[in-house]
Amino acid sequence: MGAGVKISVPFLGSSKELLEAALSRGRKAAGGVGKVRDPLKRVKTVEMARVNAFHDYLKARLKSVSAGVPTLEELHAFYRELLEQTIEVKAFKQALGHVEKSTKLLESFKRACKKGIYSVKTEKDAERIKKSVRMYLGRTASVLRSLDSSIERLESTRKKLAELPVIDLDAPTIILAGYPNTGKTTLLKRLTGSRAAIASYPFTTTSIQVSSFEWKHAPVQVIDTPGLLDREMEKRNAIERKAVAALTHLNGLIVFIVDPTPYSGYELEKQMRLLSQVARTFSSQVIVLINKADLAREGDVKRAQAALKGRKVFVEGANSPSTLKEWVGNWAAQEYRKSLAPTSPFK
Ligand SMILES: Nc1nc2c(ncn2[C@@H]2O[C@H](COP(=O)(O)OP(=O)(O)O)[C@@H](O)[C@H]2O)c(=O)[nH]1
Ligand SMILES: [Mg+2]
Repeated sequence: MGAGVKISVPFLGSSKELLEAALSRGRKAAGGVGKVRDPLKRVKTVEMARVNAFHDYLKARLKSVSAGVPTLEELHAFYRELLEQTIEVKAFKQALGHVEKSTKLLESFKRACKKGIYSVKTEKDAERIKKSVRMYLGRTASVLRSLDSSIERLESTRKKLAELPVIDLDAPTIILAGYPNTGKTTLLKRLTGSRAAIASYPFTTTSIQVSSFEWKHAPVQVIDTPGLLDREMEKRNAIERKAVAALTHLNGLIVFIVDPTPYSGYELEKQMRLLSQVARTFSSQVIVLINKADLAREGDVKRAQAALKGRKVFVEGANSPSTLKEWVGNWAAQEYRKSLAPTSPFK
């Protein structure tokens, strides 16, 4: 199964580390300069080699930061929603801008230094060359030091981005919903096999679990969302609402699980209210599983069926052969084929 969009901010290191690495590149380059007869020319060549290597190294490191970050506009809507609630976008953009501005500043320092070096025309003034290089290194170092807080911000963003769920954005996705204890986690395992690895991703205040199975050669992703789609909308905070919003961007099919028995502790009416909230939140199709058929009394199931009239409903227990699995599998396989089919220019 393909991975989701990979987002990363390369690790920049502290200004101290950057500076040390750059100085070492400079020393190496200066030491590597071959024979130059003319003493003045020799000093110039050595110092220019130092400055160039020092500068090129820093420039590449700083550039790689912005190159490693996608703009929000480039991202799939699912990740954009997540990102906006996972990091402080404004501070992040400011930090990136700071790095870019500093890169330009370093460029101008280098030009000034080069000018200083080449302005020296006689050997007795050679000392001025070294002085101008020292000044250049000092100015650069102080710009780098001022970058530390921005570097820290980028690094903390990098860590958060690395924790974002890797979700296959193209795979048809079964999203499980329903009150706690109705059997969502059990169903996830039943659908994807007990041996399937369930990856758990930190996601807002809670986490989501993603697992998958294959049906008629199509990947089917199953997402369990503890704490998100198992309670009423009013009880969700702004962050959780964003997370729910992110889920609506997936090519999803909602499986809403109803527990008809008195054991989960949520009355049928309460479960029906959550169901209509979830159905309103998603534009995708919603199907219902009346679960724990093995445990439920006949009257419980009948009552649930009556309340669910007009919806696509399955009645199953943990051990029954799953017609639900076949149905969602076929849905996914069909969606998958649709996504592979070339789009016709003729509508
Ligand atoms: N008898 C029976 N118990 C079930 C069934 N599905 C789940 N359970 C049990 O119900 C409890 C809650 O299940 P869980 O999957 O953790 O629910 P979740 O909170 O919605 O994820 C667990 O003790 C399960 O073993 C079922 O179909 N039949
Ligand atoms: Mg669970």
